[in-house]
This record gives sequence, C-alpha cells and structure tokens, in this order.
Amino acid sequence: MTSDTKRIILHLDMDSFYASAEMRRRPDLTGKPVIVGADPKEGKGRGVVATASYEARKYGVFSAMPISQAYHLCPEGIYLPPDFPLYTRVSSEVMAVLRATGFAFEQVSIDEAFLDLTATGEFGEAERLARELKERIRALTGLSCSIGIGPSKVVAKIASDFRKPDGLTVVPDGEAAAFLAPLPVRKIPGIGPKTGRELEATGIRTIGDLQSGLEALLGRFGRGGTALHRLAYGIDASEVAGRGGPRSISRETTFGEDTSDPEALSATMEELIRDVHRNLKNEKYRFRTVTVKVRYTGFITKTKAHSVLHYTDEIRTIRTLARALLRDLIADRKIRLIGLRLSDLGAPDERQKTLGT
Ligand code: DCP
Ligand code: MG
Repeated sequence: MTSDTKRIILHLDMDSFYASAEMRRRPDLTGKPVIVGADPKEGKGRGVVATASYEARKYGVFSAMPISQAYHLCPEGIYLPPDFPLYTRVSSEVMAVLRATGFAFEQVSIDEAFLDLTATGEFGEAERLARELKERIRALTGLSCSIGIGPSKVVAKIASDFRKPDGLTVVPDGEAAAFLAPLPVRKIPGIGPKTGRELEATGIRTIGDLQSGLEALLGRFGRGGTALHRLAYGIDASEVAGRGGPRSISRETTFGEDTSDPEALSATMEELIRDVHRNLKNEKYRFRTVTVKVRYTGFITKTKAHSVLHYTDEIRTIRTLARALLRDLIADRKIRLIGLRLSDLGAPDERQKTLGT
C-alpha cells in the first residue's frame, strides 16, 4: 500500500463479551448484573473479574478487579465461572462473519478484530457495511458489538470504544485529530496506567495535550516520543494484515490459598494444558512457544518461555514444556497463581483459509 492511499479501517469489539455470551444462553439473566470470573465466596474469594455486564458496571465492577472487591460492591450480582469453550465458539461465529466479507481481516483478541475497508472507497459505504455486520452478528449470535471506523487502526480502535454498548462511531479522514483531542491519554492503546501517570505528572492529560506537547514528549520518551506524538494525531501506518487469528492463547488460575503442594500445582497445570490445547484445536492453530507464568506470595511474578523449532498442536509438547518450565519456576516461596500461554501461533490450515467463502 502506498503511503498516500487514504485508508478506511474498521475495528469491532463485542460488548461485555463473556457476560453477553452467558446471557444468550440464559435469557433469564438479561438485564441483571452478571459478573464472570473467580468464585467470590461471599467476599472471601480470590482471583479476579473477567468481565461484568453493563448492569454490573453501574455498581463499579470492572474487568481485572479482585473478585472480593466486586462482591462488596455488588453482593446481589450473579457470579458465574468462565466457560471458555462457549466463548471460543461464539468468537468463531463472529469472526467467520467478518472473514466472509473478503476484506483484509485481523483478529486481535477473542472479541475484537480489524477489517481494512479501504476498497469500499468512502466512509459512508464503510458505515453501511458496518451496520450490516452488526445486524448479521446479532442475528447469528444474539450479541451486540461496537464498531469504530477511522483512517488508521489506532483511530478505529479508539472509536469502537467511544460509544458502547451497541455503538457505531465513524471518524472520517481529516477529523481524527479533533476527535481524539478531548479524550484522556490512556485511551491510546499501549498507554497503560503507569505511562498514563507519568504523562499526567508532566501535565499531559488529554490526547490534545499530547498533540501540542512534542518537546515534552521527546524529553521524556526520547525517540518513542515521536511515535506517541503521531498516534495522538491518529497517524498509524500499521496494516490490517495478521493471520486473521489470535496472537496467543492463554489461561491462568489463582489458587484458593497460596500453595507449594506439588500435586496441587501439577493438577492445576494439567487443567491449564487441556484448556489451552482445546482452544488451540478449536481455532485450528499450531504454536511454537510455550510460556509459564508464576505469581508467588507477595505478588512477585515471573515468566519463563521455551520455543520449539516446528509448529505443532500436540498436547504432549505443551505438557512436556509446561511442566519443565513450571519446575524451573518453583522456588522456596508459595505460589498464588499459575498461567500458561501458547504464542507464535502458526498459520491456520487450509480449511480455515476457505472459511469465509
Ligand atoms: N477479559 C478478561 N480479563 C480482562 C479483560 C478481558 O478475562 N482483564 C475477557 C473477558 C471479556 C473479554 O476478555 O469479556 C473481552 O474483553 P474486553 O476488554 O473487550 O471487555 P468486554 O467485551 O467484556 O467489555 P466491553 O464491552 O467493554 O468491550
Ligand atoms: Mg469487548
């Protein structure tokens, strides 16, 4: 693609995805505060919230919050354990709708993806397609999603988050800088709480502050400051390419009590191995890298990874590597959480390539 081609990029993100998938299965939950995540055990539970329905968010419950805190905020909530096979199935249905459009497609997580709609020629046409996609996804899965359309991936992504749930936000070329200016800096993907705080310390709160603050950015972030400055204007040359699939597949479990019991560790690792393997097979992917994460008592977290030479989808390989990595990470401290990730995912096989046709 030449640099002077005006691009039209769409980003789609499902609304309160896990909770919505649960509500589709159990319509009696519709309109209720549904929280998917660890068992709250009447406020004594450990682990975190995976997601909360929009009704539950009114209580201040959000993704990644400790489940015990969620329970204090919303004791009347309906707490459900995650059902990953269900979410993977629904995700595949949604992604198949996007793939079937024939436009360049890139899945970035279980519930979000980009499409390159440059070939539609104009934003109005892209918007019509977006409405159609929302309808098709709703008809097929019963779920709502939010869509952003913009001249780059960064603008499309921020736009999909702009009006949620069931939103559609179009930011035509030329309006990106003005659209972004009033938004807080942490809306830029990649600016986490830490960088956000750092920026705030220098008086940069909104993306507009970033736009006018190149010098401060260069002083603070060196060459990275230029990239951030360009993002603030919505300039992002990265393409919708990808393999059209997730970049990694991961699961983690927090223990009910910190443990160093080899049997408990081994049994939990086996569950994680089966979970990620099932997901890998569902997605029809192969992997090259296995990463094990261990969080010890006191929240110190370590990871260790190993890559194999050839792509594989064998559970045996996952098991051998995961167990060896876990052994290496076991120290004399107790363990709070273990996680397992497959990455360097290999190209989907031929069957998947033809799914969209
Ligand atoms: N998820 C998770 N832990 C997190 C964030 C997300 O387990 N810290 C899972 C649950 C979400 C799903 O990933 O349902 C998709 O993540 P999103 O960030 O898109 O969140 P939701 O789809 O739940 O809500 P939103 O409507 O804000 O997109
Ligand atoms: Mg989502």
